[in-house]
Amino acid sequence: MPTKTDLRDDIQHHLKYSLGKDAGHAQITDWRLALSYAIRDRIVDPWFASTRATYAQKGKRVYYLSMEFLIGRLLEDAVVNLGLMDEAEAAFKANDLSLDDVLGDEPDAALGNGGLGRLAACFLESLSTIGCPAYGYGIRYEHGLFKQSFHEGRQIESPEDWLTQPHAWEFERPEAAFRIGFGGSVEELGGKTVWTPSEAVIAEAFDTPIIGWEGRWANTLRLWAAKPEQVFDLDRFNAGDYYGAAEPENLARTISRVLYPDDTTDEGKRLRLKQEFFFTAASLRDILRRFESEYDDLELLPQKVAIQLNDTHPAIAGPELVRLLADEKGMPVEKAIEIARGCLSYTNHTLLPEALERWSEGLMRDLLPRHMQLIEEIDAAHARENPSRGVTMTDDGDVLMGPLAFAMAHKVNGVSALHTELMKETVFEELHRLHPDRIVNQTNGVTPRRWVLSANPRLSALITEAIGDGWVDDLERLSKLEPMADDKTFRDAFAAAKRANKADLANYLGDRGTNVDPDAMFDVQIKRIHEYKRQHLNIIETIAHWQEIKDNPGAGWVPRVKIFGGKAAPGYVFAKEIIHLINAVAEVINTDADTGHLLKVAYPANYNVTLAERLIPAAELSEQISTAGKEASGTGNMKFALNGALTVGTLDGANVEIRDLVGAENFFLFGMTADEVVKRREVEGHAQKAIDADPRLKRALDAIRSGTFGPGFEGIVDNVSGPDYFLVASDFTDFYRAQREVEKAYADQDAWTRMAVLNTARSGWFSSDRTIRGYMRDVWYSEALAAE
Ligand code: F58
Repeated sequence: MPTKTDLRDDIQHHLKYSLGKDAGHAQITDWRLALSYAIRDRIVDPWFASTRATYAQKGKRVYYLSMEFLIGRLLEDAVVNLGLMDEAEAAFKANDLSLDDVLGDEPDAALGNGGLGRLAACFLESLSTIGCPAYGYGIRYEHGLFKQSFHEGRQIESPEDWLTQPHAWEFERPEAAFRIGFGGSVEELGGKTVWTPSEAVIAEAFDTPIIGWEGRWANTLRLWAAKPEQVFDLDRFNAGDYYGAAEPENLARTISRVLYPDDTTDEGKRLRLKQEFFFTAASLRDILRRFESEYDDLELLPQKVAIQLNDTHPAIAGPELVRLLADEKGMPVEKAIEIARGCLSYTNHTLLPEALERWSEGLMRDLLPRHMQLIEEIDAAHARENPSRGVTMTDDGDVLMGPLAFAMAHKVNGVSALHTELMKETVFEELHRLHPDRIVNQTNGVTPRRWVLSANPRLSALITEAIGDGWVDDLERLSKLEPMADDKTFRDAFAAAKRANKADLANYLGDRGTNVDPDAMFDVQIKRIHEYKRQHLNIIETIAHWQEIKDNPGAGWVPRVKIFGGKAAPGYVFAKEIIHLINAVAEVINTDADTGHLLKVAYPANYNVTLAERLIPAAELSEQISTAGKEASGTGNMKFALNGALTVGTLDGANVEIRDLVGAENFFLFGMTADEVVKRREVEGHAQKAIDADPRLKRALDAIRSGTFGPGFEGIVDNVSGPDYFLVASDFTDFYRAQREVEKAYADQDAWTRMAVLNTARSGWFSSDRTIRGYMRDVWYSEALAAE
């Protein structure tokens, strides 16, 4: 390990020689970049050693193909994993700077929308911690997820610009570039099928090393940037057409310009399909090139290469791998399908029908003519192998990416136990019957290095003091804390850590205009805004509660701060109305002198990974209130439980497993089950019936309709009292009851802390290390290695 002086010297060295600044004139960003380069230098050797070990031991490599990697900040992760926090702190203290300020200067890499992208980032870190040889493959978006601000309570989107400053972590690889074609025609030439694209772009690689815990192993995140084949049209420029001259470059760069901000609904854009093919095709070429540098028998591919498709976004990998093996390497198509299937596996993250990708056959044929032919061949081969089948890869003029991914994968997994069972019963019912061994479950997890150790240093110190530091890469050791739930001194220390985190958050919220009492209960719902996640159930319950408090302010209420965070897809009108309503309710409630000391609503703008790292350690109540059957897993729910928040939630996604592990008595359950939800929808007028039966709900909805929070919210009331597909009205009464149970429990602070300790102690299973080991065992058949 480098010594203190080493790191300090290296920071000074980079400040001077990499950034050209002297200490007297350096800005915080200069210091941050200097530290980043000094840390990056320390990652390169273990990174090379990991690559050497993989070649030397002929290890199987895992390739994680994902349109999204929501990595957030990288510097702190790297400093923590290299065990250099103290040295870095000392180095900056010597220059009168705080390490926190330096770390806080880094922009978030927001290359993802939500849970799916964040899961990919946790997986990268766990793959390195475990020493599983792996690459993440994705797109180097110039602009990640949009920035959110509020104007008069409404969401405003502006472009995100993480790359305006130098990005210290990546290495550009101009030599690792592939030509990716689109369109054109397919011909039979001399017994060979030849696709001649009509346009093409260059995919150029940028590599970011991802270091695991204690620097034992490092893998690579390889992101592709689109570049034009021809940088500049000189003829057009010389003819005075300056804009036209730059057109080829603009067209090509559009592909990696911006992350699609759609959450669960896909608008079916041509550019999106181009992005999907662009990064999938470049990744597969790279994978084959690496394989062929070591082996000359393509039949070995499934033994040496595992390719995980993160949802169907890279599902074109099936036909593309078949094309590479058949058309370019001369393998018979049926054999190519078998080899490709041996390598590929697919993770499903949603059952929502509108989120299951489909592309029109016309678009597919136009953009990827050879792939459309191969999809038909894959479909025909599947029909031959399964003569009784009804399911097809195409339907009503569309290619169905779910069935295609399923047919081309040797394993298909869901992300929680309930979700996996529902996959078998619903979207993949027939495919599951035909291939009963293909679907497996791999319940999601989160990396404890980021979500406990760095995000919550106070709790981490307490845990380490109590049970040693082995929990950081063996999270199930948290169970050793269980007996300490009965130790008053430990409970007090646990409560003090939470209280200090709450005070930090109260300052943060106060600086942004919402003053909150750090002794009130901190109740948090953070996630994408979506009807199925039911932020509107939460805010309607808040209104009902406020009305009750106003009726009788002296009734001994438990003070609460309701905290919301999350973005809505720019085109999702209803979700944006929910945001507007939450802000409008906040405005009224927060200025109400009768209730101000008892209830506040805070909605800090621009929820992202960094804000999550601030909110989760300070949370006491975790809102996981989706309509049962709709949330595939959730991962925020795991982060909260690990950080000692209690959950109020439905039996949905991984909530089911959380409740099983932490104990029903330490979890506030409410609402219908997935089966009951389906039945309830069949009851005519279910929403109105629920409203008629609950005067509190009626009163809250009436207040919204009559303009208590301003005009323009009739749409939400009409929806909740009319179609109410997500059953807000029908689950309201039980939610209200559960919230009063929460308050009753919170009133006994010591008993609450005991439950909180048990949540932490019993959530160790939710480490993404456990999830990755499950994939290695059941899906990838791969092994961990030690660096040389
Ligand atoms: C999420 N999906 C699930 N999709 O909703 C969540 O339950 C689960 O825990 C998580 O995946 C990880 O398995 C999700 O985040 C997206 O963001 C897609 C982005 C691209 C467009 C469609 C939605």
